[in-house]
Amino acid sequence: KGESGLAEVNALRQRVGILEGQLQRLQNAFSQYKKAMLFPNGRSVGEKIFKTAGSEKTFQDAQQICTQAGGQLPSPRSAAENEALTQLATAQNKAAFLSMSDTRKEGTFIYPTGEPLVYSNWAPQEPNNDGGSENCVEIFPNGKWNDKVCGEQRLVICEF
Ligand code: 293
Ligand code: CA
Repeated sequence: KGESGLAEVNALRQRVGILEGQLQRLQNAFSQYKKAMLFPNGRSVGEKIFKTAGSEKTFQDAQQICTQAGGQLPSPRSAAENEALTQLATAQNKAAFLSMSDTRKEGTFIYPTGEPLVYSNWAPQEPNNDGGSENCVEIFPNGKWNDKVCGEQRLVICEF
């Protein structure tokens, strides 16, 4: 026990060679799959993927669509993530809902987890709670944010 004869070493070399071939084919297939999946309505940024179906829904319906798909509404936590969302909104020429809201406490926007914002990109004068009833957030095709009535219909983008 604990000894490796030449036969055992060669058997292991062969198994490693087979695994290396399998890994290479898996990597090639995954690379192809990612490109196809992201074209033309998805963006990859860091470990996140954003994807839009192009349709417009209320915040509640958008939230359900993303959850149903195994994702969530987008929570951009950096300029790079915001830029990826901006590209999708620009391509559709539509404003999209983000995940955050201030329904729980007026003026304090939080992620679905309850955590306060770590990044924001509000348009000038926003959020203004216009009419006293803007608890959701839209991202314009220019990337700037505006608080908006949750019942409005906006582009659905999901985060995965
Ligand atoms: C007001 C003033 C506008 C602003 C708008 C949005 C609505 O009408 O300048 O664009 O509110 O904040 O969400
Ligand atoms: Ca507003």
